[in-house]
Amino acid sequence: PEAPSARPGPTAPVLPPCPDSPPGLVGRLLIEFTSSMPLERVQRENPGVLLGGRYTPPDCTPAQTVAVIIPFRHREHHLHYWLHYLHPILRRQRLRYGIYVINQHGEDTFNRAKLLNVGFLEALKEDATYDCFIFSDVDLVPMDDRNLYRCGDQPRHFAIAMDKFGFRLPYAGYFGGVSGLSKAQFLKINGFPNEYWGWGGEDDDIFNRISLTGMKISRPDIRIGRYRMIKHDRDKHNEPNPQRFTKIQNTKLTMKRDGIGSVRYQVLEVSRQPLFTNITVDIGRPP
Ligand code: BGN
Repeated sequence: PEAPSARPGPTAPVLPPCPDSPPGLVGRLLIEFTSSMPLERVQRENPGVLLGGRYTPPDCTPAQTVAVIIPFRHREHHLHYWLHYLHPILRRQRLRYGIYVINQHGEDTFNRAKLLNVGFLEALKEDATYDCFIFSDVDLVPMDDRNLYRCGDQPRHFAIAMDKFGFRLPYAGYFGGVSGLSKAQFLKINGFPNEYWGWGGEDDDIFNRISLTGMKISRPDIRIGRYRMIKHDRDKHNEPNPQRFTKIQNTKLTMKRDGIGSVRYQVLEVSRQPLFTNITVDIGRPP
């Protein structure tokens, strides 16, 4: 006679570790931004996602806990597409994750890197077990689910082949769009700069920080790191920053005093939505 099968006991069963290559990935994906994307639909299609945009695989224990940080202002439509495409991808990748939208309050000049610093600290306040941080622009959707949103032994650049750059890296030191650092890697570079107001340069400063601390950027295969960017007009209050050319020359001097150790801000609201956590923050304005 067969041994009696295990019955669900009073304690939850210990799940096996999630496999290194998740089964059930589909590879290349069709990504388009034509039909409208109501949040109710995205919610209906992602019933496994918990309040605040949290998810844990039902069948295995992931090695990492991933916080996805999205700097944001006035891009609701983009966010809906992003959530529609990314939740199923991250689920297939068997990630334990949470989604944090960091919304810059007011209409002063946008500051992407400072918002990312805020996201790092606020995600850790919600859950101290986050050990991997993926920093993603709201308008970038991966075209291949083999581009795994997790951290490794070096900082990772994910968005290496964007449609707007002809599916190529625009220059060797490009680190923009979507990137990932472990908690230790992020702290090693003193986080990101807080003093880049407006468009451009902050990603190059982050690249410099990584190089200056002796780390090397890791990237996926060019055929896998493909992205669609949602087309949009230039944002208001995010004009190209004229100081960026000189600022990126001085990372070595500025990174010690400007970073995660010096970020000042005020959280105005934390709201747990069904598909993401929305954190509205006052980050001040350029001096
Ligand atoms: C670079 C920008 C990056 C931007 C890429 C891609 C600067 C610094 C002065 C050279 N860097 O030129 O921030 O991500 O283009 O658009 O402007």
